[in-house]
Amino acid sequence: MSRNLARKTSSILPILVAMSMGGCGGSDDAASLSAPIGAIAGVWQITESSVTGTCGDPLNPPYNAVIAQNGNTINAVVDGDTFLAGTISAGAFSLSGTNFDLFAGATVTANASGTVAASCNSITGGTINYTAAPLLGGASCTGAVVFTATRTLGSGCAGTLTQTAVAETSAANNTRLTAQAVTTIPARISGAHSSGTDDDFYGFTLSASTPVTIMLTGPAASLTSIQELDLALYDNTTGALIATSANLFSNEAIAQTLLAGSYAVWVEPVSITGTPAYTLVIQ
Ligand SMILES: [Ca+2]
Ligand SMILES: [Ca+2]
Ligand SMILES: [Ca+2]
Repeated sequence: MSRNLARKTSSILPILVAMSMGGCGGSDDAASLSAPIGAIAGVWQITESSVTGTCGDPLNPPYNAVIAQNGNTINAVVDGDTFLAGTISAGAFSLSGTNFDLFAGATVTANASGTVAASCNSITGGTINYTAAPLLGGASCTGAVVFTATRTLGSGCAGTLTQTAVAETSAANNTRLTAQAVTTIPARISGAHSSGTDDDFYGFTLSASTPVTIMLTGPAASLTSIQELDLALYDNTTGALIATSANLFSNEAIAQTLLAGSYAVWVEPVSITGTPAYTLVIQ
């Protein structure tokens, strides 16, 4: 087992919560879900309490998970690059995802679950179960992680739970100064890269200091299809680069408190196959 695989598989565990087909009633029909406990978007610090299984993963030091939320639907980028999707219902959440991880040499499938406290600021009973299948064949391994989490960006359950759908309106949003204006936050932007040089910029304005979560969900890669996107955030008044998210994959997240001002997000097609679509959340 490579050290990378051990690190990657272990890092996946934290965010997944109780996917348990039985534990949450087994329904993935959003219309049947109870109301979510509240707004939980932001950054969560994951602390593992135990790791077991056949993958040989160590107990990792704490790491972050960024969460975006649209009603009962939640998405997470864990430890900078592992993407999970799921739901939250009355505080109970479940997430799952399959990540093609060329870096680790494996396809990792993970389920996670847990309970968000009434404060919306902590998670108890976190569990992650995962399977890592080597890309080049051979035996898979499995593992299980138990974790707790505390919220380090965002606080309390208040906040807008619905993301407004926005479409990329023109491919000519190629620079910070020609960014497509996104006027309603939270927003869920549907865009695409029309070529490998189609830079896409989206601008937004804050009237007060705000904890902001920006999450990019891009196309899945495979052994024959490279899909690599990166994300950057600029102050659109000064042009200063504020933050980047640049892992080896197409799912990225930036989350931090921003002062009142104008900002621009760059969705960069680092290396793509075809003209893939992506989703960018700003909330
Ligand atoms: Ca463009
Ligand atoms: Ca575009
Ligand atoms: Ca990337």
